[in-house]
Amino acid sequence: MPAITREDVYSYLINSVGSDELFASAREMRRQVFGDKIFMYGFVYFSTWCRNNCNFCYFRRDNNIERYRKPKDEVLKIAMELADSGVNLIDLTMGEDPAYHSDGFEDAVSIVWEIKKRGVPVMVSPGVVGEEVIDRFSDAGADWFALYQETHNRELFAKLRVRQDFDERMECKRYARRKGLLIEEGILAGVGESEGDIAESLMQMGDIGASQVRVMSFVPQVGSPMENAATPDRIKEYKIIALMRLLYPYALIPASLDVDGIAGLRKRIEAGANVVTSIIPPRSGLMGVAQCTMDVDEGGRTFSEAAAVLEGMGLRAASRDEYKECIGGLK
Ligand code: SAM
Ligand code: MD0
Ligand code: SF4
Repeated sequence: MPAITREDVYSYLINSVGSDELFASAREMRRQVFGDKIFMYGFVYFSTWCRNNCNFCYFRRDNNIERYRKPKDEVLKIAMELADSGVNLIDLTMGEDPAYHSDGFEDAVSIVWEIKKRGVPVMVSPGVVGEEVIDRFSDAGADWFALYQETHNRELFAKLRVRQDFDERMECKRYARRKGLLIEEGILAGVGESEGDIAESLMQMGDIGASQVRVMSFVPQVGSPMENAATPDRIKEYKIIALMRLLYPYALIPASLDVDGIAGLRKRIEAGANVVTSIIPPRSGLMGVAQCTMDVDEGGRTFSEAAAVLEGMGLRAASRDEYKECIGGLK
């Protein structure tokens, strides 16, 4: 199949017809590279405290909400339960919690050590951190460093990630990549970006060497400045997923349960995604980010629910060894 160009990306985005063929090509590309395997990620959002004020986020500093910071033992216990349920990786995520920033991320780093000691792959999503912190995560054996720019349009970035430094955020993931970590880049759909902005972001994801690339539709959050902004038509997200698949056949591309819950899984997989993310144990007291409670305690965001949806589509959850082989090839 011919590689697609930036111009192709742009014309698919502005064109409202032909999506079904686009999705079929993306699925075929996934099948050629990954067969019937889909990877599964457990999500552990262990501190919802944050020093930042992102306008789109429920957990922004100025939002007056209940927050938690889970103790290390509890995080480890939840992570191992998730791993036992069948997930391939644990995504350890946090707000930019001042408590961790002041103690050098001691607890977070030691949680990574403990999970890795048990043979389970780990992604860290701590926000912007110093190089020495990335070094410590790397020494502890973290496989992935996730940090989403949301957009690569600097003016739009300034409106979304208020008073944050665009270049510092980019440089942080470039450093992680140089350090040998795999990196995940991501954008938001429906936050005022143009088709040209999306095309630019998709190209930059390749330029920085991201091995996992994501898009999430914006979900309005109560109490935030964007509370009354509209959530976009999902077709946009699905098309971006398919275009990422065609641009980067070997990439890991999330179908996040954090946007439309378990009901949103099928469409994202049909668009060419190959990782189910935001699997959260019910009644653990843990939250998602964009949909902080949707389907969680109802048990809709579990490994078995997601695996059943995949099975109904002729696909299957990959084993841990298959996942390790896959990321071994990406490193
Ligand atoms: N605090 C760290 C950070 O911001 O990098 C780690 C958390 S990060 C995984 C949270 C991500 O969830 C954001 O980068 C954004 O892409 C996504 N997100 C947050 N709020 C959202 C919303 N309202 N709608 C859709 N996605 C959202
Ligand atoms: C997800 N809720 O995978 C998570 C989160 C952070 N690395 C990922 C946005 O959808
Ligand atoms: Fe904090 Fe991350 Fe939310 Fe921004 S997206 S407010 S950095 S938790």
